[in-house]
Amino acid sequence: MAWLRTILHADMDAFYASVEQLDNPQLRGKPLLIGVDHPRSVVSTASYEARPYGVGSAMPMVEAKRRCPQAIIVPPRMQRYAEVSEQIMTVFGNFSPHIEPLSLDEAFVDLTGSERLLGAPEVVARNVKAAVKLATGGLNVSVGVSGCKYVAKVASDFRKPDGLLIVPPEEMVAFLAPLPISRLWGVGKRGEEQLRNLDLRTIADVAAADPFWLKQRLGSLGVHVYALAHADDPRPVVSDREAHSISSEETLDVDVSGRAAIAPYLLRAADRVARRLRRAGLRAGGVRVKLKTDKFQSLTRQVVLRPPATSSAVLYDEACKLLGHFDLYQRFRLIGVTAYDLRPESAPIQGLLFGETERKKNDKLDRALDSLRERFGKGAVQRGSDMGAAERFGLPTGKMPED
Ligand code: TTP
Ligand code: MG
Repeated sequence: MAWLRTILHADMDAFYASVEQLDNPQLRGKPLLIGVDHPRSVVSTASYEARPYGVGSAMPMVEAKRRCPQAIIVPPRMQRYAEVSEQIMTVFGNFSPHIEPLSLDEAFVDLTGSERLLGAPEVVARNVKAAVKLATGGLNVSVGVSGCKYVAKVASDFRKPDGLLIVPPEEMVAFLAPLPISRLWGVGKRGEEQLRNLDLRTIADVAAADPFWLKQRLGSLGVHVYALAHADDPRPVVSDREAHSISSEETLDVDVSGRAAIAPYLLRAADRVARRLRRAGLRAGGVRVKLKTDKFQSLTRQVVLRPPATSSAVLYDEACKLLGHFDLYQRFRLIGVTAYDLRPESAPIQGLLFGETERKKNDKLDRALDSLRERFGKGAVQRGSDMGAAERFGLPTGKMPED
């Protein structure tokens, strides 16, 4: 059986707990419970060191502490997890434009038809894992690849942590067969109980059942589980371009501080992001600046763009204004710009009277530069301000390594 569709599912290992261990080396190798130490709170997640004690997500904190008293309780830092989430979604987006995030730490990626470009599923899966590790500074993601969403999701969970499993289309049904019915997607506790009452315990039991009987006894649930048990899941990967973002980040050879030293890098990043926006036919409803200090602390500031923009100059100007919200006396090792809240260029723009001429002028200039670059190579043209900055600060100029 050929790979009619190639779907990858990626899910971070013990996500919140792993981020805490990444940011605080003293927590590495130790049992952690992420959550608030309160009589009525529940555990968000537990590190893999704590899981042998039978603790995990959604368990009351009181119960988790009883089972694993030596665990360190760490309060969640949602903003930091959102930031890491953005890093990993950007990585997935580099493999395919068709990505569907399911939560902060997991996404489907549709790789259909990309084998010649990216390699066999096993190669892509390894590359995704390595790219996530690199982008996050060391986090593990578990990956499953198969011929449909459902089996890819089961596969990514199968060898956790640091898992990788490829289930070719012809092996999907056999792979599912021995698994318990709790692995059927979308079957809650009550559904499981209904299946057990019919003496169906494994997915093979469901696959072998008479579909008419299943439908008669369970209604739509019966139709659903019969299809899943046969790895029949045609749901497409639905990418949400609006939730997606485009970033350009640069890790510097030498740390910098102060507005004058940071601005040229910001300009280069803003220009790259804006060009990618224009190439994709998108406008950004917001822009974000990210600075990472020499102590590896990531700081971000963002602003909404009204109207949404696609021009390098607008992105750069707004990014420069955002610099005023950082303490620029620190030393920075990474500078980045992200365009987020993306929408198609053709979408109607509201509130466009003020500054319209300026915007049109910028758009025209951008497009002229884009087409020159396309015709004569990436180093052929630079904005005057970019040149000056490069000269003044000795930035490498002609190269555009990210494009
Ligand atoms: P999961 O991917 O379900 O769990 P996990 O990443 O912690 O562990 P693994 O995938 O290796 O089994 O959820 C991702 C994050 O979402 C998790 O780190 C914390 C949060 N979460 C909750 O806050 N409450 C919950 O009930 C669940 C399931 C997750
Ligand atoms: Mg996870």
